[in-house]
Amino acid sequence: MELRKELPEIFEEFAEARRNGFMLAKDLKEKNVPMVGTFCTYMPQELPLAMGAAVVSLCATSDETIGEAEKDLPRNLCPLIKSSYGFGKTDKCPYFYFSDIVVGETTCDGKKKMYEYMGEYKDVHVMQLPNTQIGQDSFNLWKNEIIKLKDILEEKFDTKITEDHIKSAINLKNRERTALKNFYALGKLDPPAITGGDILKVLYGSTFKFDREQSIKEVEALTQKITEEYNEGKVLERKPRILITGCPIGGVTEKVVKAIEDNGANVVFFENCMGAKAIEDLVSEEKEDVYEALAEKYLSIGCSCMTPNDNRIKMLDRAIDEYKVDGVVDVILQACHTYAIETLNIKRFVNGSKDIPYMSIETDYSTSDIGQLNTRMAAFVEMI
Ligand code: BJ8
Repeated sequence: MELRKELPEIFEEFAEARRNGFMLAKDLKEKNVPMVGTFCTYMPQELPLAMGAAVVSLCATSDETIGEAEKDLPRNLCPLIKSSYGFGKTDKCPYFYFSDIVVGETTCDGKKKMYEYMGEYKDVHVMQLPNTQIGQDSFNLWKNEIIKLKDILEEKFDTKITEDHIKSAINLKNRERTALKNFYALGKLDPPAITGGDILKVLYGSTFKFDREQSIKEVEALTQKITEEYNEGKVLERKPRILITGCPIGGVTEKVVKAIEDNGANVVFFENCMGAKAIEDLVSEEKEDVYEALAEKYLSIGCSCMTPNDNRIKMLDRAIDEYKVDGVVDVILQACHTYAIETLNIKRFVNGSKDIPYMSIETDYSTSDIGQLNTRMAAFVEMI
């Protein structure tokens, strides 16, 4: 067995995918391919894909435009919301600029109120997401909202989205999810095959690949290559195994992953929206009613905007066992009330039912807390 020193260059390619995608997005626009921007995992991507549109995640991950956003929005607001609004307002995000329509949802209060202002400079459609996953009324509401989104896309782009098109898009997204699931399942290996930082690069980068068939092939090839090398004995050093949960991370908030891994642990699983929350469950391809199949998958996403949010606990329960997790880090973006309030529930579950250490950290899009993050992570890893 030899300790792995070099990682495949393709990780860097995935890390650069967001930037490399700018030119691709421009090319698509020149070819008149519609572009649909999204801010949330609840958005059923299958619908825009079914009409041949490109779908792009617009959640901003740096503090570059927060100052501009704070001219319109309160300072004491989640950085994800302020930064996303700021990139839209200043036209500094090419993906936002090229998006013909932005689809939002009534998730947290901050986001849904921000969309009212965003609608002043962009075509924004907000889907009415129920606050609970319980009961037929919630299900019907979400199913109807999905059908309404289809109608809105058809009208805006003067096209017809057939059920056969949606079925093909469901199949494509399921294959994409399966490829990514198989990739992040490498995190189950003990000792690990790759770092959490590299898992995140692939998960984040894959959201900016517009040729989805090609992206599936790349992820499958990467998984195969790492598995083969692992079987030949190339492994990473065994360290305490960490699961990350909470608010979405990526971009500047990768500082949390770095702080964990620089201080003696490996991140083996990402439960949050850049990871399993968005990917783990497939859409049923058996159901005749495609809208029902979509509603079932998307409404079951375990976000803290739901009350109660049992599906987050169910996912954590499974992942902690399957990934042999030694400790859980809950990442809360500043002023995110729903995730902040839910920390108590997650702590009780992790410390109580699973009997492993838990830590919640609150952070923002600045780099000023890196020293503090390092100190806290070093102490956390030491107590595992
Ligand atoms: S499904 S996690 S992407 S809502 S961090 S903006 S909740 S104040 S991002 Fe999210 Fe959809 Fe849920 Fe996922 Fe509000 Fe909290 Fe900010 Fe958040």
